[in-house]
Amino acid sequence: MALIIHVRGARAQWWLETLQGLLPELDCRPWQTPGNPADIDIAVVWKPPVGGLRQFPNLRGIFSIGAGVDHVFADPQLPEDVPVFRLTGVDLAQRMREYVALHVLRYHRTLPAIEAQRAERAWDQPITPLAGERTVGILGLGHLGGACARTLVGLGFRVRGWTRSPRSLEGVEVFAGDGQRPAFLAGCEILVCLLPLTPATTGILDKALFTALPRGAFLINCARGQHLVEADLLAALDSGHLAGATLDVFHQEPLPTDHPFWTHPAITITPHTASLIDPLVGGRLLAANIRRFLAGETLDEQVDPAQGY
Ligand code: NDP
Ligand code: OXD
Repeated sequence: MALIIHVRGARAQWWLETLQGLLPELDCRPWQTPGNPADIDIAVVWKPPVGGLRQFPNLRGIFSIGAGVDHVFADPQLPEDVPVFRLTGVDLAQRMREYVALHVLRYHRTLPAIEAQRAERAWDQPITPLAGERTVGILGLGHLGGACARTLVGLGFRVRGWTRSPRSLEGVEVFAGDGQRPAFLAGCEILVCLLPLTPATTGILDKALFTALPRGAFLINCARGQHLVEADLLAALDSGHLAGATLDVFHQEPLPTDHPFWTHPAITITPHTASLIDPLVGGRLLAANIRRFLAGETLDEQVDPAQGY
């Protein structure tokens, strides 16, 4: 039985050796030298090339090295009958909880303004509201959004979330579907995006959404760059309607060196590190999932192709 792996960059060899060590019963092969395509049962991928997975006629499962599977479904030639799996787990959730708490607290406690005082050696002492007087909204209450919501509730914030289907989550005011989106947005002083990238969510962070937020709101996007209409964000910041944005993900990564986001004073940039999984933890999770899949078990990580997440 053979496994093919597609990872770009310096870590490619590391992933190959790590998965081979964790799955000695499989013949793990690099993307560039797959051998006989008919041998391949399993593909482990991050951003596979268009049409690349179709070349393996006996493929049984596609495993994403990451929580998001948009990079898999972006392939219009993806084999239709092969199940796709994503990564979940406490490592990813904990890292995202830390990231979201860090940046929500930074805005809540006006840290950008305090840091800016330093240039003048100024000593203004802003009184900030308590967390219980601040509303944070999360777009998407799945594995990561749900974990972040619980963390923010634990910090004392008023937390609301937006999902596709209604649910209850302790301490969180849940809004569901497009019909409840305006009411959800109207109360969000800090908005966190943790949606999957699908046709329904592409470009969702646009002028209409920003306009629906209260004046002075902050945006934290740690989902996908394609959720954001970049020009609309710049206009909303420059008009003062939005007070700041923290962006971890971008249309093009790495963010081009001449991109206007780099120099915008109200934008904080992190290089897609919000929840970058420890590769060894990720490798172990993948190996365990692949073994369970090959043993015929049903995995929670299997993605519904109709929904695309
Ligand atoms: P999940 O699939 O567990 O959750 C997705 C959530 O979004 C669900 O609550 C779902 O609603 C909601 N949703 C999806 N489509 C819509 C819609 N059209 N309208 C309203 N709500 C919708 O995803 P995860 O929490 O695991 O991950 C979210 C995303 O985070 C990933 O897809 C990835 O893009 C990004 N990510 C970023 C990382 C980083 O380092 N920056 C790291 C890991 C992930 P419902 O529950 O009703 O289905
Ligand atoms: C993921 C990511 O989807 O790192 O896991 O973005």
